[in-house]
Amino acid sequence: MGISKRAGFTIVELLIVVVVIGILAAITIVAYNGVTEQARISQANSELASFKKAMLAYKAVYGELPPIGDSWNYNTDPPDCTRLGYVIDALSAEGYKGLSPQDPWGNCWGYDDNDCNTSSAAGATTRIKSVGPDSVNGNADDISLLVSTKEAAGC
Ligand SMILES: [Ca+2]
Ligand SMILES: [Ca+2]
Repeated sequence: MGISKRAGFTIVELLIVVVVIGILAAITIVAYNGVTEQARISQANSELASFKKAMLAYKAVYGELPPIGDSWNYNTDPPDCTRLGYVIDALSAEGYKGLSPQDPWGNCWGYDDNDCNTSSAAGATTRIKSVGPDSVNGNADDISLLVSTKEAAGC
């Protein structure tokens, strides 16, 4: 066997190298996606907590959760960006700037304000939520945060 025959890779060797690189790349991409998805979920929880803090501070001043005189159900799919905008405007006017209108997946936050809803019973909950990584409302990956529970006296 001459030196010239061993100087380069054979096609089979090259194919094996390409396949191995491809497998490593696929493993890396899957791992990276898992990390970034966890980071987005953490970000969503953090932003929901910021909303809750601002909403409760607003209620301490105005006696109800924002916006004044409005209660609505967030169980639309996707959530209602226009109405969420009223909440963000109300909170922004109170000095709570920088609340993102969208969750880390680009969907508006959902908001179910039962705080002063006359048709809701005592114990009804008010929640803010992200529809989660799958961008579909009402399933297991939704991220929901309890803001308040309606008291018997109401508003
Ligand atoms: Ca309200
Ligand atoms: Ca979902």
